[in-house]
Amino acid sequence: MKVVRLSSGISIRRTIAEGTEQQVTAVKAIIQEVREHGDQAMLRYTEKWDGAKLISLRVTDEEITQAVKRFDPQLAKDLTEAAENIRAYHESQQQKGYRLDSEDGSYVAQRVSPIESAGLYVPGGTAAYPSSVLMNVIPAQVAGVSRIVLISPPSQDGTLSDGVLVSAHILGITEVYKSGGAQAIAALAYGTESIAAVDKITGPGNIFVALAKREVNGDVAIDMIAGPSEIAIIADESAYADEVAADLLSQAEHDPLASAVLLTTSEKLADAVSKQVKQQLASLPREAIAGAAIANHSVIYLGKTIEELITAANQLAPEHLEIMTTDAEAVAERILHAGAIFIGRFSSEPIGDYFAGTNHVLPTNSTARFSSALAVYDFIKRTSIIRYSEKAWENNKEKIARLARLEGLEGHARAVESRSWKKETNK
Ligand code: HSO
Ligand code: ZN
Repeated sequence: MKVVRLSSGISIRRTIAEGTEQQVTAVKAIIQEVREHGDQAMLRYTEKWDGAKLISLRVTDEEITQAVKRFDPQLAKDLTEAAENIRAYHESQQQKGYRLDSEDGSYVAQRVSPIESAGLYVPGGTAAYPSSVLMNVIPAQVAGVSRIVLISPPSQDGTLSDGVLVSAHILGITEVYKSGGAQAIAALAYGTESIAAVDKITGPGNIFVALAKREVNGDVAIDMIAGPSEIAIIADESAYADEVAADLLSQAEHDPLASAVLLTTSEKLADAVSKQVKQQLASLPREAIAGAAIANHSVIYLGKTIEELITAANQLAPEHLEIMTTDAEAVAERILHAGAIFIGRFSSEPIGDYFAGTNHVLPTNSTARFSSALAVYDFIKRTSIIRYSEKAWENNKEKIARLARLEGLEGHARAVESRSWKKETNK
């Protein structure tokens, strides 16, 4: 792995990869087609790009039942236990409204309510992660979203992966569609004959999905646009090189554009991790993908002090940050910017990907400076409520009218004052 000495001048921030102009144009055209031709366009695109000739976009109950029957019962149990952990963690995120009462009988309040419908995009092929179904659906369920829809590209034989269907079944999701790419996002955003539009679209996807989400954003809500996975590890001489290397590779294997960074004060560890990465890569089934990520987007940064490493980690604001130092808790306290922090050698990153209960949909590309893991908060909205009593109106109307006139808005001033003549009648 490439080794770089940290110095005050260098910037180690990641930047977002945008699509090409051609890709943007193609995505716009697909969205337009789906808006004009609905299901017919969807079926045409599914045949063209997924090679699947479908009669209907909707997954039948029978298909889900068959997937459940075929599925390894142990794996179903594991998924169920993971789902329980994820649900427990997210339940603490439930939001309550509040109300502030004044002595004059007026009140202001905030009401919290779930969005009504959410659509989750699940990528196909080797990126069809059942764990991501859990991570996207459960916060929406805890928030109280009443209609949750799944959409995923079928393989050539027109089926979806058993893992995805079984995860949907475990969570009680029955509205599942077969379609991928920009057309799937367009259908969720604008609706077709067979797919009713949703209020919010979440879930990862390739560049076409990401661009389509950007395009429909505003007409519907979207979650963050997640980039390739990232891991950074702060480690000192107390860390074990084989464990550090294994964890770096765990994220590198996601994507050739993934990034794995080691921040260390120990040259000895840096050397040993480099060797371990090389050695472990050789036997990794996804060697080509992980190897590309390691060669092109991964670095070992050497710092003189732990302080320097902490500053660099905060600048990098990685999606995942592991801390393997003698006083890992104390280092963790000082991390301000990371999607998720994993403390100590027994908190290997995949624990968060699958099982601990925290969400694995996390901010990438240094956006952890200002954004957070997918959560229940992403599926609720807040409504402001105002009730003024006659007394409160009387006491404050002049102030309000003055503020309106300060802004040259006579209509606002008159609206507030317009109650005067009816005041006596107490209507
Ligand atoms: N680490 C990925 C999520 C994931 N890993 C899904 C395995 N399956 C993005 O944070
Ligand atoms: Zn992962």
